[in-house]
Amino acid sequence: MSFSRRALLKASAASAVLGGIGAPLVARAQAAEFTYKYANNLPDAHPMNVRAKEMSAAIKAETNGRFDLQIFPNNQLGSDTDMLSQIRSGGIEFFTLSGLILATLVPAASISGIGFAFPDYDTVWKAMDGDLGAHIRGEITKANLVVMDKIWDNGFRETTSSTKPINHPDDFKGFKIRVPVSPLWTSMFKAFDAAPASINFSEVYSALQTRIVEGQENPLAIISTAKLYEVQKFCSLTNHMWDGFWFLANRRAWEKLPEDVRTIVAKNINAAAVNERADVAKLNSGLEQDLAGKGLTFNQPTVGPFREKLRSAGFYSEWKGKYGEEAWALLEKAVGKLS
Ligand code: X2X
Repeated sequence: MSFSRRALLKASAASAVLGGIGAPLVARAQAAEFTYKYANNLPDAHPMNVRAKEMSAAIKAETNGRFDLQIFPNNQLGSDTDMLSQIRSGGIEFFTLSGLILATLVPAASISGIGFAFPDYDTVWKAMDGDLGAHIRGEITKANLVVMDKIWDNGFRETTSSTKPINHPDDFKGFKIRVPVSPLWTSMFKAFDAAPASINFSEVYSALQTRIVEGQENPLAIISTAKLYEVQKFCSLTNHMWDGFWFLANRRAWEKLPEDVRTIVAKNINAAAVNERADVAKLNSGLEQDLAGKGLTFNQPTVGPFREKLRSAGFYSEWKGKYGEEAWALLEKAVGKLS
Protein backbone atom coordinates (compact mmCIF):
# COMPACT_ATOMS: atom_id res chain seq x y z
CA MET A 1 0.00 0.00 0.00
CA SER A 2 1.37 3.44 -0.85
CA PHE A 3 1.96 6.00 1.87
CA SER A 4 -0.73 8.35 0.65
CA ARG A 5 -3.39 5.62 0.50
CA ARG A 6 -2.46 4.50 4.02
CA ALA A 7 -2.67 8.08 5.26
CA LEU A 8 -6.01 8.50 3.58
CA LEU A 9 -7.39 5.35 5.18
CA LYS A 10 -6.13 6.45 8.61
CA ALA A 11 -7.67 9.86 8.17
CA SER A 12 -11.01 8.46 7.10
CA ALA A 13 -11.02 5.92 9.93
CA ALA A 14 -10.37 8.76 12.38
CA SER A 15 -13.10 10.89 10.98
CA ALA A 16 -15.50 7.95 11.06
CA VAL A 17 -14.81 7.55 14.76
CA LEU A 18 -15.13 11.27 15.41
CA GLY A 19 -18.25 11.35 13.27
CA GLY A 20 -19.65 8.54 15.37
CA ILE A 21 -19.11 10.41 18.60
CA GLY A 22 -20.01 13.90 17.59
CA ALA A 23 -22.47 13.20 14.81
CA PRO A 24 -25.80 14.94 15.02
CA LEU A 25 -28.82 12.66 14.87
CA VAL A 26 -29.57 12.93 11.17
CA ALA A 27 -31.25 10.19 9.23
CA ARG A 28 -28.63 8.16 7.43
CA ALA A 29 -29.32 5.95 4.43
CA GLN A 30 -29.59 2.49 5.87
CA ALA A 31 -27.66 -0.27 4.19
CA ALA A 32 -30.00 -2.63 2.42
CA GLU A 33 -30.66 -6.00 3.99
CA PHE A 34 -30.35 -7.64 0.57
CA THR A 35 -28.08 -6.37 -2.19
CA TYR A 36 -28.56 -8.47 -5.32
CA LYS A 37 -26.90 -8.23 -8.71
CA TYR A 38 -28.80 -8.29 -11.99
CA ALA A 39 -26.54 -8.75 -15.02
CA ASN A 40 -27.36 -8.65 -18.73
CA ASN A 41 -25.79 -8.40 -22.17
CA LEU A 42 -27.49 -5.27 -23.53
CA PRO A 43 -26.36 -1.63 -23.75
CA ASP A 44 -27.57 0.94 -21.23
CA ALA A 45 -29.81 2.62 -23.79
CA HIS A 46 -31.83 -0.50 -24.59
CA PRO A 47 -35.37 -0.46 -23.10
CA MET A 48 -34.43 -3.52 -21.02
CA ASN A 49 -31.98 -1.46 -18.97
CA VAL A 50 -34.13 1.65 -18.94
CA ARG A 51 -37.03 -0.35 -17.45
CA ALA A 52 -34.70 -2.27 -15.14
CA LYS A 53 -33.50 0.99 -13.55
CA GLU A 54 -37.06 2.12 -13.00
CA MET A 55 -37.94 -1.28 -11.54
CA SER A 56 -34.95 -1.24 -9.19
CA ALA A 57 -36.03 2.16 -7.82
CA ALA A 58 -39.61 0.94 -7.33
CA ILE A 59 -38.42 -2.16 -5.48
CA LYS A 60 -36.22 -0.10 -3.20
CA ALA A 61 -39.09 2.25 -2.38
CA GLU A 62 -41.67 -0.49 -1.83
CA THR A 63 -39.35 -2.52 0.41
CA ASN A 64 -38.41 0.62 2.39
CA GLY A 65 -34.80 0.18 1.34
CA ARG A 66 -34.52 -3.44 2.40
CA PHE A 67 -33.83 -4.66 -1.13
CA ASP A 68 -31.19 -3.09 -3.37
CA LEU A 69 -31.11 -4.38 -6.95
CA GLN A 70 -27.85 -3.41 -8.65
CA ILE A 71 -27.80 -3.52 -12.44
CA PHE A 72 -24.75 -4.59 -14.46
CA PRO A 73 -25.59 -4.03 -18.16
CA ASN A 74 -23.52 -4.47 -21.29
CA ASN A 75 -21.67 -7.67 -20.38
CA GLN A 76 -19.85 -5.86 -17.57
CA LEU A 77 -19.74 -9.14 -15.66
CA GLY A 78 -18.85 -11.29 -18.66
CA SER A 79 -20.39 -12.94 -21.70
CA ASP A 80 -23.72 -14.77 -21.68
CA THR A 81 -21.82 -18.03 -21.27
CA ASP A 82 -19.99 -16.61 -18.21
CA MET A 83 -23.16 -15.13 -16.73
CA LEU A 84 -25.07 -18.39 -17.16
CA SER A 85 -22.49 -20.16 -15.05
CA GLN A 86 -22.53 -17.31 -12.49
CA ILE A 87 -26.31 -17.45 -12.05
CA ARG A 88 -26.04 -21.17 -11.43
CA SER A 89 -23.27 -20.81 -8.84
CA GLY A 90 -24.77 -17.74 -7.14
CA GLY A 91 -22.06 -15.29 -8.29
CA ILE A 92 -24.95 -13.19 -9.60
CA GLU A 93 -28.52 -13.36 -8.36
CA PHE A 94 -30.43 -12.29 -11.49
CA PHE A 95 -29.76 -12.60 -15.22
CA THR A 96 -31.79 -12.19 -18.41
CA LEU A 97 -31.01 -14.70 -21.13
CA SER A 98 -32.48 -15.65 -24.49
CA GLY A 99 -34.35 -18.94 -24.26
CA LEU A 100 -32.29 -20.13 -27.21
CA ILE A 101 -28.99 -19.70 -25.36
CA LEU A 102 -30.50 -21.03 -22.15
CA ALA A 103 -31.14 -24.16 -24.22
CA THR A 104 -27.48 -25.10 -23.76
CA LEU A 105 -28.69 -25.98 -20.23
CA VAL A 106 -32.45 -26.45 -20.74
CA PRO A 107 -32.98 -27.89 -24.26
CA ALA A 108 -36.76 -27.24 -24.26
CA ALA A 109 -36.19 -23.48 -23.89
CA SER A 110 -35.30 -22.87 -27.53
CA ILE A 111 -38.66 -23.94 -28.95
CA SER A 112 -39.93 -20.34 -29.07
CA GLY A 113 -37.17 -19.51 -31.57
CA ILE A 114 -38.16 -21.94 -34.32
CA GLY A 115 -37.79 -20.14 -37.65
CA PHE A 116 -40.88 -18.26 -38.89
CA ALA A 117 -43.06 -19.78 -36.18
CA PHE A 118 -44.63 -16.57 -34.85
CA PRO A 119 -46.41 -14.29 -37.34
CA ASP A 120 -46.82 -11.33 -34.96
CA TYR A 121 -46.56 -10.09 -31.36
CA ASP A 122 -50.16 -10.99 -30.45
CA THR A 123 -49.37 -14.63 -31.16
CA VAL A 124 -46.07 -14.37 -29.27
CA TRP A 125 -47.55 -13.04 -26.03
CA LYS A 126 -50.54 -15.37 -26.11
CA ALA A 127 -48.17 -18.34 -26.35
CA MET A 128 -45.45 -17.12 -24.00
CA ASP A 129 -47.90 -15.93 -21.32
CA GLY A 130 -49.92 -19.11 -21.94
CA ASP A 131 -49.32 -22.85 -22.25
CA LEU A 132 -46.10 -22.77 -24.26
CA GLY A 133 -44.43 -20.36 -21.82
CA ALA A 134 -45.66 -22.41 -18.84
CA HIS A 135 -44.14 -25.55 -20.38
CA ILE A 136 -40.78 -23.82 -20.87
CA ARG A 137 -40.79 -22.34 -17.36
CA GLY A 138 -41.50 -25.79 -15.98
CA GLU A 139 -38.39 -27.13 -17.70
CA ILE A 140 -36.27 -24.19 -16.48
CA THR A 141 -37.45 -24.85 -12.91
CA LYS A 142 -36.40 -28.50 -13.23
CA ALA A 143 -32.89 -27.26 -14.01
CA ASN A 144 -32.91 -25.63 -10.55
CA LEU A 145 -33.18 -22.02 -11.70
CA VAL A 146 -36.00 -19.67 -10.72
CA VAL A 147 -37.73 -17.92 -13.63
CA MET A 148 -40.14 -14.99 -13.49
CA ASP A 149 -43.55 -15.36 -15.17
CA LYS A 150 -43.20 -12.71 -17.87
CA ILE A 151 -40.60 -13.10 -20.58
CA TRP A 152 -38.95 -9.83 -21.76
CA ASP A 153 -38.94 -8.95 -25.44
CA ASN A 154 -35.89 -9.05 -27.65
CA GLY A 155 -37.88 -8.87 -30.86
CA PHE A 156 -38.16 -10.19 -34.40
CA ARG A 157 -34.71 -10.62 -35.87
CA GLU A 158 -33.33 -9.08 -39.07
CA THR A 159 -30.13 -9.86 -40.93
CA THR A 160 -27.30 -7.36 -41.41
CA SER A 161 -24.20 -7.68 -43.55
CA SER A 162 -21.07 -5.81 -44.58
CA THR A 163 -20.92 -7.54 -47.96
CA LYS A 164 -24.35 -7.92 -49.61
CA PRO A 165 -28.07 -7.78 -48.98
CA ILE A 166 -29.93 -11.05 -48.37
CA ASN A 167 -32.84 -11.23 -50.80
CA HIS A 168 -33.27 -14.93 -51.40
CA PRO A 169 -32.28 -18.06 -49.44
CA ASP A 170 -29.48 -18.62 -51.98
CA ASP A 171 -27.83 -15.43 -50.71
CA PHE A 172 -27.19 -17.27 -47.45
CA LYS A 173 -25.04 -19.89 -49.22
CA GLY A 174 -21.62 -19.81 -47.57
CA PHE A 175 -22.52 -16.51 -45.82
CA LYS A 176 -20.30 -16.06 -42.77
CA ILE A 177 -22.81 -15.13 -40.11
CA ARG A 178 -22.40 -14.74 -36.38
CA VAL A 179 -25.03 -16.59 -34.37
CA PRO A 180 -25.45 -16.68 -30.57
CA VAL A 181 -24.10 -19.73 -28.74
CA SER A 182 -27.10 -22.01 -29.26
CA PRO A 183 -27.70 -25.31 -31.08
CA LEU A 184 -30.97 -24.08 -32.63
CA TRP A 185 -29.38 -20.99 -34.14
CA THR A 186 -26.53 -22.98 -35.64
CA SER A 187 -28.92 -25.60 -37.00
CA MET A 188 -31.15 -23.00 -38.61
CA PHE A 189 -28.37 -21.21 -40.45
CA LYS A 190 -26.86 -24.52 -41.51
CA ALA A 191 -30.27 -25.37 -42.98
CA PHE A 192 -29.94 -22.12 -44.99
CA ASP A 193 -26.49 -23.41 -46.15
CA ALA A 194 -24.83 -20.45 -44.42
CA ALA A 195 -21.56 -20.70 -42.45
CA PRO A 196 -22.65 -19.84 -38.88
CA ALA A 197 -20.07 -19.02 -36.19
CA SER A 198 -21.11 -19.15 -32.50
CA ILE A 199 -20.01 -15.92 -30.86
CA ASN A 200 -21.23 -14.34 -27.61
CA PHE A 201 -22.87 -10.93 -27.99
CA SER A 202 -20.01 -9.34 -26.03
CA GLU A 203 -17.74 -10.04 -29.04
CA VAL A 204 -20.13 -9.21 -31.88
CA TYR A 205 -19.18 -5.61 -32.59
CA SER A 206 -15.50 -6.44 -32.87
CA ALA A 207 -16.14 -9.64 -34.85
CA LEU A 208 -18.01 -7.55 -37.42
CA GLN A 209 -15.48 -4.75 -37.36
CA THR A 210 -12.53 -7.07 -37.96
CA ARG A 211 -14.59 -9.03 -40.51
CA ILE A 212 -14.21 -12.36 -38.77
CA VAL A 213 -17.82 -12.67 -39.93
CA GLU A 214 -19.73 -10.84 -42.69
CA GLY A 215 -23.00 -10.48 -40.90
CA GLN A 216 -25.21 -11.08 -37.92
CA GLU A 217 -28.90 -11.05 -37.10
CA ASN A 218 -30.70 -9.10 -34.37
CA PRO A 219 -33.78 -6.94 -33.87
CA LEU A 220 -33.47 -3.31 -34.96
CA ALA A 221 -33.51 -2.13 -31.31
CA ILE A 222 -30.19 -3.91 -30.79
CA ILE A 223 -28.71 -2.99 -34.18
CA SER A 224 -29.39 0.59 -33.08
CA THR A 225 -28.46 0.63 -29.36
CA ALA A 226 -25.34 -1.54 -29.83
CA LYS A 227 -24.36 0.63 -32.83
CA LEU A 228 -23.92 -2.36 -35.13
CA TYR A 229 -24.79 -0.03 -38.04
CA GLU A 230 -21.29 1.42 -37.64
CA VAL A 231 -19.77 -1.86 -38.84
CA GLN A 232 -22.50 -3.11 -41.24
CA LYS A 233 -23.80 -1.85 -44.62
CA PHE A 234 -27.00 -3.78 -45.38
CA CYS A 235 -30.06 -4.67 -43.37
CA SER A 236 -32.39 -7.33 -44.80
CA LEU A 237 -35.78 -7.53 -43.11
CA THR A 238 -35.81 -11.32 -42.93
CA ASN A 239 -37.91 -11.35 -39.72
CA HIS A 240 -36.84 -14.98 -39.46
CA MET A 241 -37.56 -15.56 -35.78
CA TRP A 242 -38.83 -14.03 -32.58
CA ASP A 243 -36.59 -13.97 -29.51
CA GLY A 244 -37.15 -13.10 -25.84
CA PHE A 245 -35.24 -12.99 -22.55
CA TRP A 246 -36.20 -15.09 -19.53
CA PHE A 247 -35.62 -13.26 -16.24
CA LEU A 248 -33.75 -15.85 -14.16
CA ALA A 249 -32.85 -15.96 -10.47
CA ASN A 250 -30.43 -18.09 -8.51
CA ARG A 251 -32.58 -20.44 -6.43
CA ARG A 252 -30.71 -20.16 -3.13
CA ALA A 253 -30.66 -16.36 -3.31
CA TRP A 254 -34.35 -16.26 -4.20
CA GLU A 255 -35.38 -18.58 -1.39
CA LYS A 256 -33.38 -16.58 1.12
CA LEU A 257 -35.75 -13.63 0.63
CA PRO A 258 -38.67 -13.24 3.01
CA GLU A 259 -42.04 -13.84 1.35
CA ASP A 260 -43.09 -10.15 1.42
CA VAL A 261 -39.85 -9.00 -0.25
CA ARG A 262 -40.08 -11.78 -2.84
CA THR A 263 -43.61 -10.71 -3.75
CA ILE A 264 -42.58 -7.08 -4.27
CA VAL A 265 -39.53 -8.04 -6.33
CA ALA A 266 -41.44 -10.45 -8.60
CA LYS A 267 -44.33 -8.03 -9.08
CA ASN A 268 -42.03 -5.23 -10.18
CA ILE A 269 -39.90 -7.40 -12.47
CA ASN A 270 -42.99 -8.74 -14.25
CA ALA A 271 -44.50 -5.26 -14.55
CA ALA A 272 -41.25 -3.95 -16.03
CA ALA A 273 -41.28 -6.81 -18.56
CA VAL A 274 -44.70 -5.77 -19.79
CA ASN A 275 -43.57 -2.15 -20.16
CA GLU A 276 -40.37 -3.20 -21.88
CA ARG A 277 -42.37 -5.22 -24.44
CA ALA A 278 -44.28 -2.10 -25.44
CA ASP A 279 -41.08 -0.03 -25.60
CA VAL A 280 -39.28 -2.52 -27.84
CA ALA A 281 -42.22 -2.94 -30.22
CA LYS A 282 -42.48 0.82 -30.56
CA LEU A 283 -38.73 1.28 -30.99
CA ASN A 284 -38.41 -1.49 -33.61
CA SER A 285 -41.26 -0.11 -35.68
CA GLY A 286 -39.73 3.36 -35.86
CA LEU A 287 -36.07 2.55 -36.42
CA GLU A 288 -35.84 1.77 -40.11
CA GLN A 289 -35.71 5.39 -41.20
CA ASP A 290 -33.33 6.32 -38.43
CA LEU A 291 -30.91 3.51 -39.30
CA ALA A 292 -31.17 4.29 -43.02
CA GLY A 293 -30.05 7.80 -42.09
CA LYS A 294 -27.05 6.26 -40.34
CA GLY A 295 -26.02 4.47 -43.53
CA LEU A 296 -27.76 1.08 -43.52
CA THR A 297 -29.32 0.07 -46.85
CA PHE A 298 -32.60 -1.77 -46.26
CA ASN A 299 -34.30 -4.43 -48.36
CA GLN A 300 -37.46 -6.43 -47.82
CA PRO A 301 -37.09 -10.02 -49.03
CA THR A 302 -40.10 -12.26 -49.66
CA VAL A 303 -40.02 -14.64 -46.72
CA GLY A 304 -41.89 -17.58 -48.31
CA PRO A 305 -38.82 -19.11 -49.98
CA PHE A 306 -36.82 -18.89 -46.71
CA ARG A 307 -39.45 -20.83 -44.87
CA GLU A 308 -39.65 -23.35 -47.71
CA LYS A 309 -35.88 -23.78 -47.58
CA LEU A 310 -36.05 -24.68 -43.87
CA ARG A 311 -38.84 -27.13 -44.57
CA SER A 312 -37.07 -28.88 -47.46
CA ALA A 313 -33.84 -29.06 -45.43
CA GLY A 314 -35.76 -31.06 -42.80
CA PHE A 315 -35.33 -28.35 -40.15
CA TYR A 316 -38.88 -28.52 -38.77
CA SER A 317 -39.08 -32.31 -38.60
CA GLU A 318 -35.63 -32.54 -37.00
CA TRP A 319 -36.56 -30.13 -34.20
CA LYS A 320 -40.01 -31.59 -33.72
CA GLY A 321 -38.21 -34.87 -33.01
CA LYS A 322 -35.93 -33.16 -30.48
CA TYR A 323 -38.64 -31.33 -28.53
CA GLY A 324 -41.11 -34.21 -28.68
CA GLU A 325 -44.75 -34.42 -29.80
CA GLU A 326 -46.19 -32.80 -26.68
CA ALA A 327 -44.11 -29.63 -26.75
CA TRP A 328 -44.43 -29.33 -30.53
CA ALA A 329 -48.22 -29.57 -30.19
CA LEU A 330 -48.14 -26.60 -27.77
CA LEU A 331 -46.18 -24.58 -30.30
CA GLU A 332 -48.50 -25.53 -33.18
CA LYS A 333 -51.56 -24.81 -31.07
CA ALA A 334 -50.27 -21.24 -30.83
CA VAL A 335 -48.92 -20.66 -34.32
CA GLY A 336 -50.57 -23.21 -36.62
CA LYS A 337 -49.13 -26.21 -38.45
CA LEU A 338 -45.36 -25.92 -39.06
CA SER A 339 -44.14 -29.21 -40.47
O1 X2X B 1 -26.76 -12.34 -28.66
C1 X2X B 1 -27.64 -11.74 -29.27
O2 X2X B 1 -27.64 -11.58 -30.49
C2 X2X B 1 -28.80 -11.15 -28.49
C3 X2X B 1 -28.34 -9.88 -27.81
O3 X2X B 1 -29.86 -10.87 -29.34
C4 X2X B 1 -29.22 -12.17 -27.50
O4 X2X B 1 -29.06 -12.00 -26.33
C5 X2X B 1 -29.82 -13.41 -28.04
